[in-house]
Amino acid sequence: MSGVAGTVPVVKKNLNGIVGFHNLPNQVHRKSVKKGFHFTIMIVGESGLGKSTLINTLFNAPIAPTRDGNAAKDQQDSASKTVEINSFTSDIEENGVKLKLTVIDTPGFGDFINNTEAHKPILKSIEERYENYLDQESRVNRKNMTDNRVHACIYFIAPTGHSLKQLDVQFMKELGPKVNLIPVIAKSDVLTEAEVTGFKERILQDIKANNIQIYYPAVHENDDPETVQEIKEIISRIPFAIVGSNQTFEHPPGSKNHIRGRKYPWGLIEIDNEAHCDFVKLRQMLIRSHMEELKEHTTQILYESHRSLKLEGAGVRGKDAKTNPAKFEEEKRAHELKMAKMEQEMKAVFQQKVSEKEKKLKQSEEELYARHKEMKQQLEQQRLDLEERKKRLLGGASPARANSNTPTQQSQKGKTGLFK
Ligand SMILES: Nc1nc2c(ncn2[C@@H]2O[C@H](COP(=O)(O)OP(=O)(O)OP(=O)(O)O)[C@@H](O)[C@H]2O)c(=O)[nH]1
Ligand SMILES: [Mg+2]
Repeated sequence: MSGVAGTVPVVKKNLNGIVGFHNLPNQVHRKSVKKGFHFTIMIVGESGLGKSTLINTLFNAPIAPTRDGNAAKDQQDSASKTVEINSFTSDIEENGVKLKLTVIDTPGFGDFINNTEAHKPILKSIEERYENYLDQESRVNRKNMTDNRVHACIYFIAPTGHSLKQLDVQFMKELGPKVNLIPVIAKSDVLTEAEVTGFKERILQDIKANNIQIYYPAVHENDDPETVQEIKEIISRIPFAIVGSNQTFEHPPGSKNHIRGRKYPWGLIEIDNEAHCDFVKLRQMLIRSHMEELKEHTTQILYESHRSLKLEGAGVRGKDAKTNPAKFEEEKRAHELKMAKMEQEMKAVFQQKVSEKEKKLKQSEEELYARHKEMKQQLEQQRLDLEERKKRLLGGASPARANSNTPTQQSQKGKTGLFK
């Protein structure tokens, strides 16, 4: 090998003509548009903070049951508190681009005296989705893989105006390394502008002091100044102060212009007005500007670390066996189960291939037999025809003596007559 060990010399060449690879971005674009996009958001937070309402605000349709009963007609009966993890999927199309948006609603926590276990089902759901993907990756047939991993997790913070609660700190600390955590201040319409600003500062301080990992959109080297400005604006709004609503109002009253908002005796709070709340900025980051980055970060960093921890867990058994025999046994069993499952899958594929081959062989054997039978029949028919002809010829040659001779004599004489 030439050059410094471990480095590959890069030769830069000026092309004499256009080769055509400037068209590569268009190829990627065409392929992505054809395939469509899939994005999954999870909504987490204390009970009654407007999580289900935000889902309806995001989709602009009453799909998730909420406490004020603003849900789809067939869900009116259960319209209340969310009691289990529900997911809502919608196929959206804009200018020929298809997006499958899934939003996962989770039951609110914080209703009990002891809430220390509240986060477990939510973390379990996130991990199960990773496990499901890992399982699909280790299959023999990896066609048609479905990606149900959570790409963004919106965490609702109660609008107390103070700082983060202990429960929030604990939960966010656990969620941070697993998902793209996006903190939001719920029902920010109950706080004044100055209160929101102060609250945001204290939340960010708490996040830093407790080493909580949250998602910040990245600024890239080759971003144009306009994009950089946009990203900076988004970052300046974190944690997003949001307001959700299922209702629209005429604005100004009496006009045909309907806007989404919450009506108070002193005025209307507009959801889609950036001066009133950060909902538009949150939606812009989630869907318009950073969806791909959120997905990439999930796949390359968060899922990858889950995956390597899992695989490492299976690999460093020797060490574990001495320090934690119970864990070692559990992992050993899980690994064995997985291997058995893979073996079964491989056996099934092998069996399928063998039976396909057998079926084909049997079919060709049957075909051969049928042909053989047909040929035999043809030959038999020919033989009978010849016999018939022979009889007819013999009968025609000596009809007068036919009666006085035995059949043997008759045929011998016939034969002589025939070859004369
Ligand atoms: N003031 C105010 N109220 C809101 C807002 N969003 C929702 N609400 C109201 O808060 C109540 C609870 O809303 P939900 O969306 O059911 O809350 P949730 O977080 O899903 O509740 P759980 O499912 O019990 O956890 C309803 O009466 C909503 O109308 C908001 O932005 N501001
Ligand atoms: Mg709910």
